[in-house]
Amino acid sequence: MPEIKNLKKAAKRILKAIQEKEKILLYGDADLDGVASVVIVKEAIENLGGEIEKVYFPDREKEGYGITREAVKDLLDFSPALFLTLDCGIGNVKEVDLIQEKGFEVIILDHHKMLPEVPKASIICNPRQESDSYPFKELATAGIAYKLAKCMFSIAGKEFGAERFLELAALATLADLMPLKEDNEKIVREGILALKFTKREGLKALIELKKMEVFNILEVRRKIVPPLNAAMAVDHLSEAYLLFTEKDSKKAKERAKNLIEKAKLRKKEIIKITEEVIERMRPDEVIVFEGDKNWPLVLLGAIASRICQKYKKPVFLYKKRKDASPGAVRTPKGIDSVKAMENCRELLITYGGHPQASGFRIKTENLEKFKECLFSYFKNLKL
Ligand SMILES: [Mn+2]
Repeated sequence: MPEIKNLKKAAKRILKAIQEKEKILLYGDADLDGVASVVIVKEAIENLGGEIEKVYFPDREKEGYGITREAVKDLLDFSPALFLTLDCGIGNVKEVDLIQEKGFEVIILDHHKMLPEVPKASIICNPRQESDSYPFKELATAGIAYKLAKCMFSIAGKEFGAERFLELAALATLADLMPLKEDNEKIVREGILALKFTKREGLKALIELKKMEVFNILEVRRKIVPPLNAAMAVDHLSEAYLLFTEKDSKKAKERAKNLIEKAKLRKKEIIKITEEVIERMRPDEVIVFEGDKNWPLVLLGAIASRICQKYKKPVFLYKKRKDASPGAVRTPKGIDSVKAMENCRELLITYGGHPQASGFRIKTENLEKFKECLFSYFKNLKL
């Protein structure tokens, strides 16, 4: 069976960096998939005798998605280094050019849909690359990170110990709502079993506090994923990252409690804003396109999901800001949101993601034009 394109190349490059004591930076998205990916790669590298110079999660609310300007500024001092991006998308063409010019070598691990323009990173691992012959395309980034870790251990000739990685890959696969078939089915099944016997203090605490007794997909989705989804990036370290890596059981319990509390508040706010959007919606319109300066950006994906499920229409929600407004998109099965935005890409600063779940950033002055562009695109699709 073919492997994911560049997986072995990435594994070898990282092993070389470990051996030659090069600096290694891990740059992950702050959602659960990004965090799980970072922890998997970090622990794999450490177990193989390497060190991580810096872990960095951009603040989605303040800085946006992917490799951000603020992050580039913060991280320049670490150059030269091997710069791994995990679950950060495949749209950072300019940023990758810029940081490679400054002495970083970039490796991209990602699973989002490829865009017309591909960044000139040293190595790209994404099963959705056209030239990739790996048959299963729907891994979460943490699933790819798990395979990368396994590959590194195998090349290094060291015992792998899959469990501690599988539990994270399983949580990420569930949180990212990846289809639970083929590789993912196996990752989730084995990962949930590993979770039952987890050695991570933070996960132990969550399991105890949420009174998990039965370990199956439904229970993990209901009890474990929401608190992890409520985690935010604080000072460029995600709260979920801190929970996964906490060694002290008391502190781990505090962190778990805090996330459970946050999940409750998050749910309330999602329900409230969902109602607000529904009130503004017009039944005759083919899509939902709404924005507000008071809506928290980090909740827009979850809110758009609810509305999309209920009304079976493409949903575009944005946080209105002075210069540039970021947004989240959800579309019903069979409607490709990335393709829709590709059609209007002259109006956008960035965009990307999955066919059914994606995001964008746009100059605020272009919002009306973008709406018109989308309306005419979807009218022609005849939904
Ligand atoms: Mn992801």
